[in-house]
Amino acid sequence: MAHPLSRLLSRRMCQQWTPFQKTPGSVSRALRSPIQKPAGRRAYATGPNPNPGQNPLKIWPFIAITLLGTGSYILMVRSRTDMAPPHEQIAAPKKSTPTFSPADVTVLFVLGGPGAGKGTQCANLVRDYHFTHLSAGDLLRAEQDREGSEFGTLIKEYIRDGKIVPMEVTVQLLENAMTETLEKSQGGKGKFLIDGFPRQMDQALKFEESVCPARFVLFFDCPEQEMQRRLLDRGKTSGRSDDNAESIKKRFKTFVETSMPVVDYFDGQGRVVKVVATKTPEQVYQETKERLEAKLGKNF
Ligand code: UP5
Ligand code: MG
Repeated sequence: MAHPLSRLLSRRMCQQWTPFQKTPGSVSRALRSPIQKPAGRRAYATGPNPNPGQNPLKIWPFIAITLLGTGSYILMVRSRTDMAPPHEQIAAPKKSTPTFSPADVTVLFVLGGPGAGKGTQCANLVRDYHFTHLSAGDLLRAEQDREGSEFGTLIKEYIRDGKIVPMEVTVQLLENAMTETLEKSQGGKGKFLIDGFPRQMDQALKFEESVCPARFVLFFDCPEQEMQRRLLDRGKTSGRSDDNAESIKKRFKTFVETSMPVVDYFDGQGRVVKVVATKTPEQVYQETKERLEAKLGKNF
């Protein structure tokens, strides 16, 4: 039976893998049966006895012990994988090279705390600079609401609790969306703002290794108090399950403990463009444009 993740593996994506991807995808079910059958029949199983002086019956205890041992090992491995939490059973396709080359595709990660203004500023950049905006949160919410999604309940719980959805799901959704966009552009070069991702180190490493290395991180820096004010205000009308005081508190905790290390990691590589996000949206946008121009040139 196909693994649930295969539903996220769009038909187009499978076709599109060929240019950059070297190894066909494998999913967790495949990982569940790594045990190889014992090598072909042993020489002593058939044919003339090479040591006619020895009694062939003497090897039977040895064979019985080997079979018992192998059987126990298989049972142990199976029980371990069955006990693994769902996200550990969802393994993303293993790839040796990224799907997209940075020569063809520009990726900017857009990070900042909850309510820092990532979505607001991305919309401005899309309008003026023809980026494609992919919000990881929006993609997850759409997948959550998609009829028949195997991950709907899981995503719902993670978002409500401000936790980070297992990366395999998010990386796959992003890759599918990028593929779709590039196919529509018919050979055009892609420019993507990946908003609200990566929020955990393993996501960052996985995306850069298997999807596309990013140019840099655009980081909106905003104090918690201001972000809280904005989110509570938005919560009056947004309908978002995580725009309430309890969820916001959890989102802040996850941001500080798990997502800031990602910003620090890229900063350590000189790959962060920081914008102070406390002023009005227009002022923040002005500073964003200036910073991006300084980094990418006038007509980025
Ligand atoms: N606003 C914006 N700028 C303003 C300004 N300068 N002055 C005054 N007001 C300003 O803005 C938020 C509100 O503030 C709006 O009302 C806006 O008008 C106003 P917005 O632009 O929406 O901010 P943004 O940073 O995008 O806030 P958002 O709530 O979207 O951030 P989150 O990062 O929390 O949300 P996201 O959708 O990315 O993720 C939600 C959840 O999805 C996560 O908590 C997590 O559970 C899950 N998730 C994953 O598990 N993995 C992922 O990779 C991504 C998400
Ligand atoms: Mg947003």
